[in-house]
Amino acid sequence: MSRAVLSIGSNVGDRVAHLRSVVDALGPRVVAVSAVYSTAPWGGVEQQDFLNAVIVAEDVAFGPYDWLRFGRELEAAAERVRLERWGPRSLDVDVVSCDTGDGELLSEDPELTLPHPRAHQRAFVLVPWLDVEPDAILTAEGETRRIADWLAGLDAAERDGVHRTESDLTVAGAREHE
Ligand code: PH2
Ligand code: MG
Ligand code: MG
Repeated sequence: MSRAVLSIGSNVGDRVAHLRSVVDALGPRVVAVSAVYSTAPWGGVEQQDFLNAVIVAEDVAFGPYDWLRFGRELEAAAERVRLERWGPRSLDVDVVSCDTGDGELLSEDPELTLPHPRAHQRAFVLVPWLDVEPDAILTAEGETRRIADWLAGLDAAERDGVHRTESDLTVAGAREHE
């Protein structure tokens, strides 16, 4: 059993559709989906703004590497374009944190480092994550803090680059039951 916090992002093509493809593929595994945020590019590469969101998902049969594989399959299905590190991409699915029942899993495997080693520096992860898990904690640089505290420690400019949009990743599914 595991519960994962997934950060999803897109800045190429139909960005909302790319993000929605993750929610659709997760289906009943979805526990919560944040709002969609328009975010200034992080990492120094000049490029289009991203749309980002955070999803909490749970599966009794999944371990951490299953979330990684699942994310990669969805990136491939979105015909992921990735020209350079921290550069433009059609879909990025990152496992930010994973809990297999004993709290936050810590792993230094370079294939899947947990928690995500840069999540605490990224308002585009922390702001949507706060939507869905306001009390979440995150370990980084040897310290375990509430995500609200990591966010408060970032430069105001970093936080100011993150804007909530009207897009709703769950709307397509909800409409089917109207
Ligand atoms: N992803 C990156 C690099 N920079 N910036 C924002 N705002 N959002 C992202 O998802 C993002 C980024 C590479 O994974
Ligand atoms: Mg990423
Ligand atoms: Mg990635």
